[in-house]
Order: sequence, then C-alpha cells, then structure tokens
Amino acid sequence: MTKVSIILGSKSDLPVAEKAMNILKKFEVPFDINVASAHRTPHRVEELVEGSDADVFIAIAGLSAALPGVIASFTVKPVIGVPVSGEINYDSLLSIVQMPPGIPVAAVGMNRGDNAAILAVEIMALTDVGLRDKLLAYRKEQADKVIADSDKLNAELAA
Ligand code: RP5
Repeated sequence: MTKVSIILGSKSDLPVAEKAMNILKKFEVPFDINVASAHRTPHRVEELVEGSDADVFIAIAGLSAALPGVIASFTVKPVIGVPVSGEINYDSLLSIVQMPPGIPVAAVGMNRGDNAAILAVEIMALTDVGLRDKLLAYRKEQADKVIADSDKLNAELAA
C-alpha cells in the first residue's frame, strides 16, 4: 500500500527526491517513486495519477515546472510541488505557485523535498495518531538540537 507518490520531472531531480525519501523512511511511510514529465510524457503522468492509491502526491520539477499542476488536474488528492533550482532564479517556484483558481497545489521552498515530505506526513497525521506522535517527537528532536547547538557555541566561545 502506497501512502505517498513521489513523481519527478526528470531523473536529474533525484537529489531533491532523496530528501523527501529520507523523511518518509524516518516516519515509516510507504511511498513509491516514478519519473514522468508533464511536457515529455503527459499521458504517463495521467496514467500514474489515475492508477495510484496514494493519499498525497509530491511532485518535483524544475524549469517550467508544470508537473505539480498537471498532477492536480487529474486528482482531488493533495499535491505538494517542490521547485528545483536552475539557472534562472525562482522560475520553477513561480510555475508551481501560480496555479489558476480552482486547481491549487501546495508549494514548498526551492529544493525542499524534506519539507514536502513533512507536510505530506502532517496531512496524513490528521487521521493517524501514530504519525501525529512521531511528528511531535520530531519537533522535539529539532528543538533539542537548537538548544544543544547554542550550548556548544557558548562553550566554544568561552574556551
Ligand atoms: C524539468 O526539467 C525537470 O523536472 C528537471 O528539473 C529539468 C531538467 O530536466 P533534464 O533535462 O535534466 O531531464 O522538466
């Protein structure tokens, strides 16, 4: 059973997808991953979305990043777009964010596959107490790290 479907516009987007996969593995959320391009393989995108039993889609794409929006056109499940950075600043970010009214996609920051996965987990945690507890533990982990870093910095400065 797949909970999250990750779709990449190109295999070259894999480093960003790895950030998402690492989070999903940490939270023990089953996912699948496929490469399909909104422009180069539009029919494959449609087949993947319509054949998926995932609860949430994470779509990772650069340049004129139509992929998240095209996925959203084929489903009423939540779609989280991850813009991949390229030579022109924010091209993919704007392509993902500027959806027409009625067909939204969520967008995280440039290359933020990790945040896309956390957001997907948060959506699923609405109906999954186990995931909610894991998210709370993860928040604490992050807070503890900030405090440990601060203590370490002060210890280094005092040395
Ligand atoms: C987009 O074009 C992909 O998502 C990728 O970020 C970018 C470049 O693709 P490749 O030329 O590396 O296949 O569609």
